[in-house]
Amino acid sequence: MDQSKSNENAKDQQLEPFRVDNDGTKMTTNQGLKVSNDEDSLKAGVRGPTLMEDFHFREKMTHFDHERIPERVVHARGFAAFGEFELYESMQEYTKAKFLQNPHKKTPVFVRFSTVVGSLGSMDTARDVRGFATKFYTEEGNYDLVGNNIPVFFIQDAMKFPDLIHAVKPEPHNDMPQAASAHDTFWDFVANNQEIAHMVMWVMSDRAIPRSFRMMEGFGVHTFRLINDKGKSRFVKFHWKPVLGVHSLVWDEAQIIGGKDIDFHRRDLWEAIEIGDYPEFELGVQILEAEDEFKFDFDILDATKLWPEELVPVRKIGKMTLNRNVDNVFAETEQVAFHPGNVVPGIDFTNDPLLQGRLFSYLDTQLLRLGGPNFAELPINRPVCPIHNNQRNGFHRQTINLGKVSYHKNSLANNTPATSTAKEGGYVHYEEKVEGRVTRARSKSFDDHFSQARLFWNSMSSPEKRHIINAFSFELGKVKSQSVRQQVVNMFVHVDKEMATMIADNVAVQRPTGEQSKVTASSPALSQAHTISVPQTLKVGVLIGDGFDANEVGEVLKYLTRQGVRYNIISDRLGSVTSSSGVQLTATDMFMTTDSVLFDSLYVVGGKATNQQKFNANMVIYINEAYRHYKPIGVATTGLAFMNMSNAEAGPGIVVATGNTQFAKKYVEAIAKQRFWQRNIYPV
Ligand code: HDE
Repeated sequence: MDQSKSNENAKDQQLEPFRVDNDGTKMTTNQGLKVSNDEDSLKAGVRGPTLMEDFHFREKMTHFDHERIPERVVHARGFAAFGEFELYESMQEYTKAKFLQNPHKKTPVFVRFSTVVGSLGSMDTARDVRGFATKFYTEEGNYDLVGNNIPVFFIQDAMKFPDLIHAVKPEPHNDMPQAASAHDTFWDFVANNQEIAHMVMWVMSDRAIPRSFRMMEGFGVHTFRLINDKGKSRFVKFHWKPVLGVHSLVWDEAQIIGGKDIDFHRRDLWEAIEIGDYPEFELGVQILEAEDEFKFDFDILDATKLWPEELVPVRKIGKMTLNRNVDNVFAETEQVAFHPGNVVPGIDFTNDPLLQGRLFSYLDTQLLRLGGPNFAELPINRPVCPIHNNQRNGFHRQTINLGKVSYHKNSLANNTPATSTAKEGGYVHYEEKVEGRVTRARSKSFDDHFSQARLFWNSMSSPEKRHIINAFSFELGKVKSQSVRQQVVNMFVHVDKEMATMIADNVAVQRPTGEQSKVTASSPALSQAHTISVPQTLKVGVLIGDGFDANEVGEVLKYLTRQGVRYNIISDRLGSVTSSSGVQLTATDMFMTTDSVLFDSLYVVGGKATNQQKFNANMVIYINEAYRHYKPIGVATTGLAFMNMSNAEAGPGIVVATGNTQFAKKYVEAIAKQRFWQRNIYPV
């Protein structure tokens, strides 16, 4: 497919003149000089020293020496895609933002997903928060919704961000562990900064190991403001809801994937877009009237708190579809510069002290990372509307400003570029009344750290609770300091006594004596047990050898495709596998190059192979792994023998074809469910 044609929009058109295709061209230097030899440096004699005058060598090598830029201090590892946001209904009553006025209006977007802690080359499946940053290229300038896949944050005040990140990054004396919070300094920070309690519950939950970027929620986290054309302000929280539902990996699987395919999430996103399974997210808003600011038992300016959806419903106002992969990861994904301060008229900030600090940090970090003040001119960062101001010069300036006036106010250019009134689209900050004494203090209304942590715990299903206890036990199990382990257990007793006691027993510290929070409420929306479950885009590994039943297998594969399920054919070698009647399928993977953890389900067909013993052993390894990761397994008639060799027991999620006229349908239903926790493979 010609991608540039598939997404004709203002941003795409703007990018087009910057694209360069070297295919079929002659090589030149950066000065445009045709190159005659690109393999040998210029020497005094074939065995002699390289000459200073070799401008081609110098240019090529110098450019190479300078290819790297600093990675992001957080969210270094990420992957991005282009798409469009389409509005469902006018939001005119609430905001004057132009991209939120007309139903069906489409706005080009660029979205970068990321992990937080790991370096640029770290694994995708680390236990971590995921960044979910969206740049809307609106007619009024860029609007950036720089969110995460978890609705709350670790800390309440931006002042503490450097401490949090120092604690969670690899420890400075030995630079270990990479992309992991399971170490002493992080948990020491946790125990000594208890505002983190709610966020840690989320990070220990399945939310921190998503199955796919396509299957996680996004949250703006902070409370923002929507301002309408009458100047009325309301509070808002932003949500992205994945059309495919919210799904996760299991921890053991996530760790194996980290080795088998470090690029698991970026590959998943890339491949889905390449084959037309475009990821979709609905934009939701929770809107709160200004007069309801103090209606809750938490402070809406506190980023460690969410607004339970049961109290403030999420209204879905539009849908984002990601439909084009980037052309060049460095030029686009790496150089994109997000900033929560990039807003448009109709969207404004609140006094959330975490947000206020972010409004400084992002611009500051881009100056270093992108090497100067002109990064907004990089193609990926350019707004699609005209830019006019008196900012000039600096490293890598590309705009050629005409005329001699570069100051405001002036008469020589009729006082242009001119400012705009609010009516003309000028950004006017909301005139919030602010009163107070200068102080370095935290509001008392930010003091309750455990009620929502407990609300989250109360909302979990029993498998989810089990996973949380296992995650705490894993992480604290890696903490060397017994004192830190004890402090953490003593802290989390305030969330749930039974949970903390079980963790204490696992990590060899005293059972905690404190009391748990009295909160009994729960919020069903927080549990993944209630999410959407559909088979579309899930991936099946078809384990197959020669001699399969072409009729039976062919029908099943056709049905999978009709239901939007994707499959890969896996055998002991690449190339053809032949059925008993001579029909051929092509194996695109072999046991050696892929792994059970890379699929949502296995379809066990089996068959014959030159080295039958080895084939059987591989089949068993794959089946056992899928089984212990609670995955659905479809068993063809010829596959039963292989199931019998494995540890898998008949039961939930094992769908057998023999004597089952409904096999394909039942199997797809099982695929949609993704996990069969009833197997209870890891007793707590
Ligand atoms: Fe960020 N954050 N952050 N953050 N953040 C950055 O900006 C920062 C916070 C988020 O894909 C940095 O360009 C501070 C919350 C995402 O390019 C930096 C504080 C949320 C991304 C920075 C926070 C986020 C970043 C690093 C506390 C969710 C990746 C590189 C006051 C609502 C964007 C960069 C991308 C990146 C600072 C807290 C989301 C250093 C100081 C809360 C998704 O500026």
